Amino acid sequence: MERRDFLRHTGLTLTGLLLSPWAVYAFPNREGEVLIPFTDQPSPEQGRLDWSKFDTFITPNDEFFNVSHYGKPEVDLATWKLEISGLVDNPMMLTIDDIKARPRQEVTFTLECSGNHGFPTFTGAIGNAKWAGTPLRPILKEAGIQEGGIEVIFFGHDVGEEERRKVKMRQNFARSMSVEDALEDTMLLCYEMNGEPLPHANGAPLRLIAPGWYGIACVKWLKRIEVRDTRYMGKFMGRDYVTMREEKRPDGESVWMETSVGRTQLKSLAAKVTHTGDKYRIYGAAWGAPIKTVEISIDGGAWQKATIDPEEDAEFAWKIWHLDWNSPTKGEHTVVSRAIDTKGNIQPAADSDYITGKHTYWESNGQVVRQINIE
Ligand SMILES: Nc1nc2c(c(=O)[nH]1)N[C@H]1C(S)=C(S)[C@@H](COP(=O)(O)O)O[C@H]1N2
Ligand SMILES: [Mo]
Repeated sequence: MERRDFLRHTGLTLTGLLLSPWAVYAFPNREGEVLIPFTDQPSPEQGRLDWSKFDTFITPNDEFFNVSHYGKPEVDLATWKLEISGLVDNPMMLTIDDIKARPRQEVTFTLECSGNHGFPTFTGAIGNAKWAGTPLRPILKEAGIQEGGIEVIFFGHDVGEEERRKVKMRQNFARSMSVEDALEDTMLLCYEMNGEPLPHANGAPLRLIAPGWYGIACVKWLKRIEVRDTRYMGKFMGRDYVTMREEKRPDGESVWMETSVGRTQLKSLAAKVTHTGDKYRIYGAAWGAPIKTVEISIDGGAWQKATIDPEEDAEFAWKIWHLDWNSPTKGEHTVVSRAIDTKGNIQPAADSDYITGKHTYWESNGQVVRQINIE
């Protein structure tokens, strides 16, 4: 079996096996198809997803992007333990064997860096993997969060020096969540990625996987999980990864919202265009919310509905879509996609108030217009 077929089939449940013979999948690609590169993206982004080679539902581990703010810390497995502490009745120190002995849970989740802003040179900080580990909720329940505990902080092993108001602080990478959010039953303490041990670059021995949240929430190289009675405002909660958005009220008043990056937002992208002879096809992905439809506009024309791949176990995974582009004329064209979620929300246009009112690049879920030249 080809690697991509293997990856697809290992992701299938029984219903998937029953459905798949009749389903129309975009991938694997058509025999002999030739890529027509987008002219607005001259070269692939180093260390990130190369959309021009996009042809699998699962992103292989060696093609998965990496973001680390304080380098990649060496963690000694022999002495590594996860500490659960703070406002809990039963503090814990868990070894990796303790964690692996607990019930296993899997999720296919598309992890996107909230800094993946969609400008032509930065679209590839995203990947889709099947993550496995043990759910966080039962551990927090066993630890017993005390009354007054409102915040759960996830500390990584990576350390950096920060300066603020002339105070130098050597600190571990950390992100937090409300107790309510941390108790969502999809939160995973993850040690396995696509059937392989979690790679070091992706946070081995253990990371948080927070399905439905931007990548920043998924703290790698976990060291300590601590419950507190105040909101945590560390660098990656309260300064970086803070979206600044100017919202206009109906009465004309401008309200500046500064919000910590949180849950993913509805988004899609045209990944590539190929042809076999005179048969042209546009491929892409949509994610960030439960996707209902994806529509494509060529040269600013009417929105056309794309065909979406039926995938199983995909509540938190991207959808793969394709659209046949019938007899494009020679010359320059634009291709743009928009995703529509199950509640009817439409991915905003790049020139919408929602996107133009945002003055930071995080959480950029605007429509991405691609340029292409058909020869
Ligand atoms: N400990 C730690 N965890 C971290 C980070 C980090 O710098 N240190 N970066 C975060 C960010 S910004 C992203 S987008 C994801 C990237 O995950 P990946 O490297 O597995 O793709 O990890 C998150 N978890
Ligand atoms: Mo990120």
